[in-house]
Amino acid sequence: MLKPKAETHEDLNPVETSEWLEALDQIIDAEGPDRAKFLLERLLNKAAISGAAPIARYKTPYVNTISTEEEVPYPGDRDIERRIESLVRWNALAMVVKANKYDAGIGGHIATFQSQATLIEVAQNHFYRAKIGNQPGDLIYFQGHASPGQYSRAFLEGRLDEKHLANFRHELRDYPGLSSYPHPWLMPDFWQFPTVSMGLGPLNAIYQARFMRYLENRSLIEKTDRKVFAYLGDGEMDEPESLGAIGLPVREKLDNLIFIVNCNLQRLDGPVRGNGNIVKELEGIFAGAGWNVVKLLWGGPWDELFARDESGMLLKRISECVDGEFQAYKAKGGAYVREHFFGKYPETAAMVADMSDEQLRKLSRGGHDPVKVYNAYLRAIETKGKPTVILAKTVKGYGMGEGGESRNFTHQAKKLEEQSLLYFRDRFQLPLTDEQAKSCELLKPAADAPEMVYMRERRAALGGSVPARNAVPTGITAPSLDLFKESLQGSGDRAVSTTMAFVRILTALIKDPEIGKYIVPIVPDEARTFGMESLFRQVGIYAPMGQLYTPHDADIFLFYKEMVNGQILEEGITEAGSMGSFTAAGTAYANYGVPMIPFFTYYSMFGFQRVGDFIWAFADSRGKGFLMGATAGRTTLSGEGLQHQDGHSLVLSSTVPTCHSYDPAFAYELAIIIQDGIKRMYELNEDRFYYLTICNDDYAHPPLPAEDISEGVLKGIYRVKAGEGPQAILFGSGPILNEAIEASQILAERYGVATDVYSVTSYNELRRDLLEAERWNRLHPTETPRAGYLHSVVGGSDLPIIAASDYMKIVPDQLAPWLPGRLVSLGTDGFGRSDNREQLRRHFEVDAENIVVATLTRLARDGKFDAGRAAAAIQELGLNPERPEPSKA
Ligand SMILES: Cc1ncc(C[n+]2csc(CCOP(=O)(O)OP(=O)(O)O)c2C)c(N)n1
Ligand SMILES: [Mg+2]
Repeated sequence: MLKPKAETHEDLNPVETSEWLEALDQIIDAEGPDRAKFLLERLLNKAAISGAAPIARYKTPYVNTISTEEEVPYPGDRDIERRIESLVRWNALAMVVKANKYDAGIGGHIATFQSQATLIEVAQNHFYRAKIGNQPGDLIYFQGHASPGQYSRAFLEGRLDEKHLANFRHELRDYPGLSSYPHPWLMPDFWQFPTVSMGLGPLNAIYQARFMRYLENRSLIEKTDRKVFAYLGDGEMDEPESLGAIGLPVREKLDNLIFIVNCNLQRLDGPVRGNGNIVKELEGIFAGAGWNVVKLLWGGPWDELFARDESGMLLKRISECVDGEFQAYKAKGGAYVREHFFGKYPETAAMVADMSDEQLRKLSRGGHDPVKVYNAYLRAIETKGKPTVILAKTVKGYGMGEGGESRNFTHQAKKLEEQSLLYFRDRFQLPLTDEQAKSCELLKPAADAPEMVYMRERRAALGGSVPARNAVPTGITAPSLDLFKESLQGSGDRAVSTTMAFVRILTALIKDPEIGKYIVPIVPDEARTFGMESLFRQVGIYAPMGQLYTPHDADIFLFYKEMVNGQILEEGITEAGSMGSFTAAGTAYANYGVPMIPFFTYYSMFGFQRVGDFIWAFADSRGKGFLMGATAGRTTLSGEGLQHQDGHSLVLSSTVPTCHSYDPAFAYELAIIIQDGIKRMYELNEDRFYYLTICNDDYAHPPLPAEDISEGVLKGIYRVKAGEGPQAILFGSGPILNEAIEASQILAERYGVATDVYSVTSYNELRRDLLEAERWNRLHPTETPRAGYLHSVVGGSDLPIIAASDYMKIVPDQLAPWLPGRLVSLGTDGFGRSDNREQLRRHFEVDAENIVVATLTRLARDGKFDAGRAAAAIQELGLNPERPEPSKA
């Protein structure tokens, strides 16, 4: 049996130990820390070879990473900055408390920003750069529920007025209010990044920093030293998305990325790690991944105590405390700290014997000390070759006292007792009378007050105000439809899939001299599945370090080609990460002024249901681009079974207001939709994006019909086949359109029933159009009612409609209210199965035979076809009427 490795080591020879330690001290004193580091590295290497390597440790003592000796002096005017910070704190708090006073339950958060105010204010005065010259400005992901702080500063800077603040969380009033959280959809000139759904901010920030390098390496923007700052909650770090992508910025050396984790030790219900230590835990995780970790734990007043800690007992004491205790120390005040923290050991008790309780209370945390905060940012900005995480220890509800400082209820505190308001006023020395404080009056000094002058000067020196979103019209011209000639010609006898048709369209776009460079193909390790590997060679896979190896397939034409300026983002197996890239690319028009056009192609099953919240945030960000749901359809993707066969992404996509969804059947439909999409998004600058299903079912594609069907394709429906004296109408979508066409033939040939067949490219679009018409009619009772587009197409008759798609029945059922008594929906409700298309379509009852039977039965029920004959048809066509309902199977 292997001998287990000891995890702790008893000191068997203390004399020898101290000799080694002394030797180390001597080297540091005589030759400096770098020489000592070198020797330690050598020792570790030697130890590794000799089997004596210590267990890898990514946790360092629980002290500041930057020692007092390394600190640079603060460059700003501390006194004025303190006054500005106090004003920002007050107005943020007053805005929320007042809003809740007059509209109980409207909500808002006070405590998060109070814990973060120094972190933000130091950066506002010294770091965040708005656009300066060629340097287009930093990108900042603010913590969502700290938004009151951003509004408060914008108020002082004159960007928002009192009425804006009075209408915080009152967005539907006459005077425009302020959104609860950062939402570019709601405040498009202000917010850049929606962050309040925990976990989306950190992942999106990582891919943002990466996309910035992608644009630089492809020479689409200039190389600059602009940064991506992401402010994150320590509780938020529990979301898998928060930590799930932290390897990427290390691999790609993203020193333009800075995470600032606000370690206030609390989340909503209570402590983040009451029984543990969140900073140590995160240090281990980030350092292990290769990040530069800056621990910002203790404020200046601790420096002197640490300097006196000759026994090492203070270090021992802070190292053994769990976060639940640290929280209690801040909640309970100086006397408690003396008794329970310092009092544990005589050595530590003696250290503070001559300090007052008030002095003990004021032993501040790193995140509240501007000098320490400044140095942490500086270290982050100067670090080369890797991302930095600043772990800033703070106090939740800092300054709120009894009203919520470091208390478990702090997160949700929205109202403050008068006592707490007065306490806050005194603590931050705000120039307010008792009455003004109690009524939460906003504070804004005169324009020529020193604070205001200083604040304006600092922001002017840094290029202007942040946050700000500056979306300028992209001004590109969409290519004409002719670019997709191949798709318009049809495939003749050749059977091809819509996926293949899409790849041709994408290839044509990439080659287009005008917009080719803006196309961003994104794929999470499925390019071969989708037949996209031809792009590898054509435009290369983005890899910032190039290709450091000769790929084994270098001798074949379509080899795996990685390039510094590669165009494809081959993300590996991460749909969330791919959404991060899709989001960075789809909002590049606003953040970089470059109209990037992303196409994110993925297994449709792993889109909306897996990364739906990222898609929602993408829409909020006014993102543009194309989500390509490949291998789509419950019965069209044969073989893969229950977890892969998607019959509901079109239901989910319909929930996103700016998402326009289509289920195209033919290559020309796809070409029309993509061409129009580019035009609308990038030429006409509409805030919208697309979800298109594409499939791997091979069949012949007809040429673009002679009559103009573009409007129908785009609005959601057009006729592909007219029957003579039709008795029924068949709707088909995607590959199931072929089943409808075949059903129409069977109906005519075997049962003498003529039908019209329509391709329904988008039930979602048809429904939205109908809803709009209906609303207008509801609000204009005296006027001639408007008809929706659907009615202009099938409103001229009352023929029954049999609608079949590869999606759930609810997709066509969306039209039911406007087709009273006419609609019969066939769809693929239920779990998928592994089998071939024929069997699957029979099982889900969406094949030609089932469409025939649905039509005949419907006509029979209307008295227009013999019921006995309809029953006989069920037998003739080989269907079993007694088999179980597929949705339950
Ligand atoms: C995905 C998601 N789940 C839950 C919430 C609700 N929520 C908002 S803030 C919060 C607690 C945040 O704690 P932390 O990240 O530590 O931030 P702090 O306010 O302490 O800085 C929760 C649970 C959310 N916004 N998003
Ligand atoms: Mg927290």
